[in-house]
Amino acid sequence: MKRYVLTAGTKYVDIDVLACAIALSEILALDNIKSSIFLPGPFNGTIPKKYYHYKESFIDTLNDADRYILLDISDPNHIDSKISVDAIDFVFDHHYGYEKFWKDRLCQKAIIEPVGACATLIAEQAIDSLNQLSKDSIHLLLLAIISNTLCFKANVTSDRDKKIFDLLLPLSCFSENWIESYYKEIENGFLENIENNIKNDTKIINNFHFTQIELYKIDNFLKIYPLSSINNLMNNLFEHWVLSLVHIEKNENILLFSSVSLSNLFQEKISFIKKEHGVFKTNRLCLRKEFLKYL
Ligand SMILES: [Mn+2]
Repeated sequence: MKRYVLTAGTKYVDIDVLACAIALSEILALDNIKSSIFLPGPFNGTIPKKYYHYKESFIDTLNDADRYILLDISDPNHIDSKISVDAIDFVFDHHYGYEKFWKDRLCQKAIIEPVGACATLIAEQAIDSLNQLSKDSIHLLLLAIISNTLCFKANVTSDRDKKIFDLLLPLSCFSENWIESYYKEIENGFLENIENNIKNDTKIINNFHFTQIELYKIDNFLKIYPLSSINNLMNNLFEHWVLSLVHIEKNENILLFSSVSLSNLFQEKISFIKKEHGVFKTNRLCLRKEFLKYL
């Protein structure tokens, strides 16, 4: 029997991917459409531990007759090699670069749009029935929107993210400080196994590794890892690297580089990077995928 398999990139699963997969499987079920979730990558540090049990419900084998829905990814090179492009029926994504590739193949079944979170595109599919989603789905969608838009401070934020957020929040059971609590939990988890977490959330761009660490408040992190020690840690992991510490509360990024040629490259291409007391900073929050647009 034909089934839909919800899947994403193979490298890792972040909060946006998990939110999209859990919520979309529920949305499809509302229409009596069966689906399974295939997410072979490890969960990265953006997912709170209480959602780890969802892994147990994921499938790990694929059938020849499976049809696929891509979530939070549209680069065909990052899909599991067992999945053929011809078996993909829908794409939901908010990354740049492969819009035309998919629109040519799938027309309106390729929903690739510049919103802050892919979770927003999924929630829009059920905009009149959001109240029928489980509390976990509601919470995951909210966390994904907050995480992907850096609390609506990132440039990628759109009014569509805010609209969905405003519809979802009253349906949640979150307590008052949920955003700060989320980031605190993420930070603690990140620090527990920092080397692995960095490896799981690093993208290879051209000839360097690009790591992003998101922190609501930065003080605790810098107490444990002063910039000099984080420099050593990165040098042990990668040869050529860029580290972006996203400091949400202060609305800036701190950037560290493995070499002068990389810091020069960033400074040449990105006008809002300034050097302050020997430290490279941005004067507004910037996500990794935004930096890439400038390079
Ligand atoms: Mn995303």
